[in-house]
Amino acid sequence: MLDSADDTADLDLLLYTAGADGAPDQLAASSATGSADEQIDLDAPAAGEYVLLVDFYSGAGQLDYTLTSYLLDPASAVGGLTVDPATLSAGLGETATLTASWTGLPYEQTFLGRVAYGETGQVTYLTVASGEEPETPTEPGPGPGPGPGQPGHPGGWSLGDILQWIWNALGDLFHGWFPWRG
Ligand SMILES: [Ca+2]
Repeated sequence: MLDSADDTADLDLLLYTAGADGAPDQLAASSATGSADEQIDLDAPAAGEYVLLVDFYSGAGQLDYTLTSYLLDPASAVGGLTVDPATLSAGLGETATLTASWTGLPYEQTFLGRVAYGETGQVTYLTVASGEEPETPTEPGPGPGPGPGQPGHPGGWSLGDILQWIWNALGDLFHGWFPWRG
């Protein structure tokens, strides 16, 4: 997940498998929209070494950015992420609205949530910043509220059970190229 410091710039993400010398080899995935920020999501990536390239497509001056990676594993999910309704039916051409809510996230961290729609293969990712701890922690604070409605996938079918988890960020912020082992 790339967060450009300058939202008027256009940075892109290119993910390559790493060659024997550690240099980019084969393009594995990319996120190259006209937006400043980009995000690559990989389902069950092949084990190996990867190189992530940040491409400065356009922009001026010092283009700083932050890279954050998440490793999604249902066994390590935190926070009670739920979506309402849990089962969604939508007519063709209709827009459906889901409301995502979460509880129990540790303060001052960023989390990635994943909402999957039955067997459709469609997913929505959402980022949650849990915010600062209240000054009087002995009293229950309002806590994070419900998130914005997530657009559903229009269609004439029932989406079935919606599965969702939420994950903690790996914690490390990366700048420039960063390889990791999948
Ligand atoms: Ca871009």
